[in-house]
Amino acid sequence: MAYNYSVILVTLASDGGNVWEKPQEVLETVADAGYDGVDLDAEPDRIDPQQFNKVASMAASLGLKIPALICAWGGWHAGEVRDLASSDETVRSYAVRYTKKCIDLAASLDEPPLIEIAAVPPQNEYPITSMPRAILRRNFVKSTREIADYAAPRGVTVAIEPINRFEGYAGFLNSIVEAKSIADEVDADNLGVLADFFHVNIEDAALTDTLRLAGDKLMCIHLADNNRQAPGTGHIDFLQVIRTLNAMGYTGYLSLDAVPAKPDWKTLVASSIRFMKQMEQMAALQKRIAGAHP
Ligand SMILES: [Mn+2]
Repeated sequence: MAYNYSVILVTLASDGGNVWEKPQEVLETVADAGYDGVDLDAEPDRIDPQQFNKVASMAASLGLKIPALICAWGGWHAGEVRDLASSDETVRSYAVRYTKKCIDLAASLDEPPLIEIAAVPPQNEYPITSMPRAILRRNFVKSTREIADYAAPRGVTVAIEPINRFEGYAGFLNSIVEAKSIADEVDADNLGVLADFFHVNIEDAALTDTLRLAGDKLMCIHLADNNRQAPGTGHIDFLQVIRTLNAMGYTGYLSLDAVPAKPDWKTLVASSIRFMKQMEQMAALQKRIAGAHP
């Protein structure tokens, strides 16, 4: 089956492909490469709504959907503390408020995109966080409930993205196993998990087993090879990935999330989808060979 592909545009920004500076060039490059959508930044307080809407309608005019908005959780990305697992109620509720504004932004679009949530501490404490994991989990579950409840009547889907131990809480919510367990506990129809292959490759069991484990809770995929570069440039077996997604009947997006954008953002964008389409073709060919009689 043919999958839908998107590009997380913020990943191109620091390498010459900033959509807020040159929307036409970035969006045309993505559309010409054959993508179905673009994931825009969810910064309702920082990005002027007029500018946001201008980029969104330019994307639409090029035939690009907006399947997801990208919330920023890490300090390097967010520029402030947004910690949904914090035991400090002021800090936690600030992060929940930010998320609700992102949901409002998503709901303002014709086809409300998905948003992703994650647990990222003010400071990483590798190799292990000093906060008890049970308390982090209790706080994060509370935030997730509030967020899912707010998003549901607004038609917005929420996906929990586990972040590897070097960037997130070392020891809490690093794996799909944990994200799935939290999604199961909160048990909301509009809540699932997001598998970012870079994080999954560090923290989970075999990638294809992990995708199957996520099952129908898998809402979105962030696409990169194990080196966080273009798919096909590392050691993830993408042919197996496509065969697994085919078997699962996966209907979500695969959003390119490779950083930094190497060797340059245009090559990254064009080569990634070309490679994935080739993997789709090879999976279809394997199936035909397996079904052919001598
Ligand atoms: Mn990601």
